[in-house]
Amino acid sequence: MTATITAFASSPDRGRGLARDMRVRWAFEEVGQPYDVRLVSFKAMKETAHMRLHPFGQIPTLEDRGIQLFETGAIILHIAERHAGLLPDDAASRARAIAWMFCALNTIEPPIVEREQTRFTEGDKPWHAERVPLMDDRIRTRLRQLSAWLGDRDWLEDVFSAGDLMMVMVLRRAEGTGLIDEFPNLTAYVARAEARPAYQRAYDAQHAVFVAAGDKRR
Ligand code: GTB
Repeated sequence: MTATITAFASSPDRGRGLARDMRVRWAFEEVGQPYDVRLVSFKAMKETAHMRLHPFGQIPTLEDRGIQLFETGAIILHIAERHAGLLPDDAASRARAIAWMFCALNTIEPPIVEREQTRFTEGDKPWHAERVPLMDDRIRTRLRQLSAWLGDRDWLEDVFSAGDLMMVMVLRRAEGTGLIDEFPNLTAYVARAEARPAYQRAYDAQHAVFVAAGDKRR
C-alpha cells in the first residue's frame, strides 16, 4: 500500500522546496518508492482530524501501513530503514549517517530557524538590527566547522545518505541569508545534491502544487 504524506495546500515557500514536505518527497524519490500527498489548508491543519496525526498541527506527516508519524527526522529515518538507498548497510557507517541527520536537526538547523523566526516575531523591535549580526555569527561558526569537515569530499561520509539529505535541506533554509555563499564547498555541496535526479523529481512535484493552486503571490 502506498504511503501518504501531508503538505501545504498553499505553501508560503511559493513552491521553492523549503517547506519540510520536500525532505520527505526527496527521501521517497531516493529510495524509488511512490507516495501519495494529501494537501491541507492552514485551517485544516489545526482541526481535530489533522491534530490526531500531528500534535502541533503542522506538516508533514506520514501514514504508512498502520504507522502514523510526524517530525521529519522520524519520517526520513522510517523511510531509510525500510528501503535501500539512504543508509549504508554496515553498522558503523549507518550509525554515522544517522548522527549526521541528528546533527542537521539539532546543531545546524536551530540557529538558522531562529534567525528566520525573529524576523517575524521581533523584526519591528529596536534591538532586532543589533541581534542579526550576532545570530549570523552563531550560524557562521557552525557553517565554518561543517565546511572544515566536508573539505573537498562530495558527501559528509563516503556515500550520499539520509544525513546529507537532511543537511542539504537545512542549509537550503539559510539560502536567503547569504551565509552559505561564504563557504564555497558548502555551496557546491548543496548544488551537487540539488543536481540529483531524485531531488529534482521531488522539487518538481512540490512546485507543481504551487502552480496548480494558481497562487497569486508568484
Ligand atoms: N520539527 C518539525 C519537523 O521537522 O517535521 C517541524 C514541522 C514544521 O515546522 N512544519 C511547518 C508547519 O507546518 C512547515 S515546514 N508550519 C505551520 C504551522 O506551524 O502552523 C516550515 C517552513 C514553512 C515555510 C517555509 N517557507 O515559507 O520558506 C519554510 C519552512
